[in-house]
Amino acid sequence: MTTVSPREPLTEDTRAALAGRLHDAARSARSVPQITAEHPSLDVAEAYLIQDALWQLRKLEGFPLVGRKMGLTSRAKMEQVGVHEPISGALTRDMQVADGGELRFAEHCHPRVEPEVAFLLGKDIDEPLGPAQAMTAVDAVCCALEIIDSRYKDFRFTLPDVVADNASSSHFVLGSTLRGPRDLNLANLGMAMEVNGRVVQTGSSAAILEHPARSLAALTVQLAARGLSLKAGDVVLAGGATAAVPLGVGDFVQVRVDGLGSAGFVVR
Ligand code: OOG
Ligand code: MG
Repeated sequence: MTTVSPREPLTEDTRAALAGRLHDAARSARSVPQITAEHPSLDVAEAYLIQDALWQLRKLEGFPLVGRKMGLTSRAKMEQVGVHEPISGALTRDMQVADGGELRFAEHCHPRVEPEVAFLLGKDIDEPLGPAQAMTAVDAVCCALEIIDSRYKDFRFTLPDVVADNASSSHFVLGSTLRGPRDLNLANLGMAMEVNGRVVQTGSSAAILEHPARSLAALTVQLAARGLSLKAGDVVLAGGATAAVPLGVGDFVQVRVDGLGSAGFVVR
């Protein structure tokens, strides 16, 4: 008779070692095998604990948390990576690139870029909220580009893998046009992303869970379930509206969003 052994949770030491491995992979720009290859029973809750340990390592380096990102909030993104559930990640200060700034290709494994919208919070949120309620904490909205860079080989992962890897987050650029959340209708803003002057993706904010406010609301639910909260001043990226595009040295990337101006960066 075969017995099924009970699932062994990872110890805190193992989680810390895995966070260290992902941290080193990001800092050395060398991809690593998926965690689930070694720990097939890794679950999403444990993966978020690894993610928490990962941003604590960045904090120890002197880079505090500046916000959160939502990921896999559009059909195009889910299909691209084969993971079909919205996830969240942490944003630390070292991840922000100034509008018009530079990204160093050599510091990445296989970077990709995607068009997003971002919220800047004026109030703390420490409870699960619906979209309309969550929007009352938003001070401003802007366009954004997110540079993602999975630390896993070939940009391939399962849901727990990508959660542990801080939802593939690498860098982000915020547009300098800030609009009040009630100054424009966020439900259907046209978005275009250009690389070297050529449009490579077009989409709409409607692709982000049908309305980006729903992404913010989903984040409040996920964080509250983990005993975490959002703070006044935090940046929240709502998630890519289109599939992400691979970057190369010399690329000049720009996003334009209806009513929100543009944001861009150069890859060196
Ligand atoms: C996961 C991160 C997804 C988004 O906006 O959907 C994400 C990935 O695609 O590697 O940032
Ligand atoms: Mg993203």
